[in-house]
Amino acid sequence: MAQLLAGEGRDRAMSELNGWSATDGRDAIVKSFRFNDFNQAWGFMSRCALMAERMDHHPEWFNVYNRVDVTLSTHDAGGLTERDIKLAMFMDRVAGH
Ligand code: HBI
Repeated sequence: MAQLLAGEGRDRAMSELNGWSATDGRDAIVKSFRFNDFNQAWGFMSRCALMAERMDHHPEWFNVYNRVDVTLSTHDAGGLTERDIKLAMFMDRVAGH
């Protein structure tokens, strides 16, 4: 099972991300993505969904029009792991952030 990120390793991993923050009350990271319109938001979600399937690692997300709110956490491990960081980096890249 993936190792929970803690201490320096966690700080280092977080420093590689853009605009993600830790959530209150649970070990997860969140980011709100904004796009020009629904078409772009859905394109982003489609690309992330395909990667999520390949990784067997899935986001929690909420979409309204051009906004996609994402929460990442590794359910099997009960918190943040390298798998969340990898998916977050992919999402940043796909969104051009
Ligand atoms: N997605 N975010 C997240 N966390 C998990 O632990 C996880 C997942 N997708 C699939 C998955 N685990 C599988 O390994 C099974 O637990 C279904």
